[in-house]
Amino acid sequence: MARQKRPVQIAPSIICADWRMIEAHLGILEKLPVDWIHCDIMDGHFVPNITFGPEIQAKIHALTKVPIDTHLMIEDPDRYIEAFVKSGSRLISVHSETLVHLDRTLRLIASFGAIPAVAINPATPLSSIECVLDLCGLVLVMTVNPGFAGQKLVSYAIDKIARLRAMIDARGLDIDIQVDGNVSFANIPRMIGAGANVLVAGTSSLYIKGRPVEDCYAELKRVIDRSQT
Ligand code: S6P
Ligand code: MG
Repeated sequence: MARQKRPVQIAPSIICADWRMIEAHLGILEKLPVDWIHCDIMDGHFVPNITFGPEIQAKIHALTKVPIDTHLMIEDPDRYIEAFVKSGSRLISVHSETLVHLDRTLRLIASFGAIPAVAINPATPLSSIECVLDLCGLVLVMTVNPGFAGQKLVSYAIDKIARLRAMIDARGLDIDIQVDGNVSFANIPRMIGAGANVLVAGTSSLYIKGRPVEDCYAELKRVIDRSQT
């Protein structure tokens, strides 16, 4: 079966933004435009870092019309799904590594009206999610070990994107592949070439130190356009 061409979407990782001007910044992102606001939720247990919870996400949601994509890097995510949906999550991704009952959790996300998504670490095999693909609107493939921005690519994860895209297409499913971690101008062509179509844009692309976000965005769009031809 021929590979489906899916539009490439941009999901800025909002923890990488300058929070002193968050309201103005969200206004800029909306106008650029971007497709998602990627909210990284870390609990200090599943990952060795802590970010924020549903109350802060609700404040972001109140300042933008851009849909929120919530990346839960937390243990026991079921406890917080309803709260995040009420705080604006249009899509929620949960890590397969945190869940004994992944099927149940994906159905729980759908029951609250959000798009269910599953995330996998670089070292997690595709076999851990193949049974639940039919329940997902998106699969998030981590290309760094989750917990921090500004890390180097775990390059073997790129091949996993290609194998996942082949698996999805072979089953005729309608699923986006999001890639997260060192999504840089240099790495994007390989990521899109492998079949990723939702790019989490952090310090490697949209938030490059010392460069205006508009300038980074223009380069990001050029790289995406070149990668699709
Ligand atoms: C990492 C988190 C990511 C990062 C993003 C940063 O655990 O899930 O969303 O914020 O990868 O981008 P970069 O370009 O600094 O790697
Ligand atoms: Mg993330």
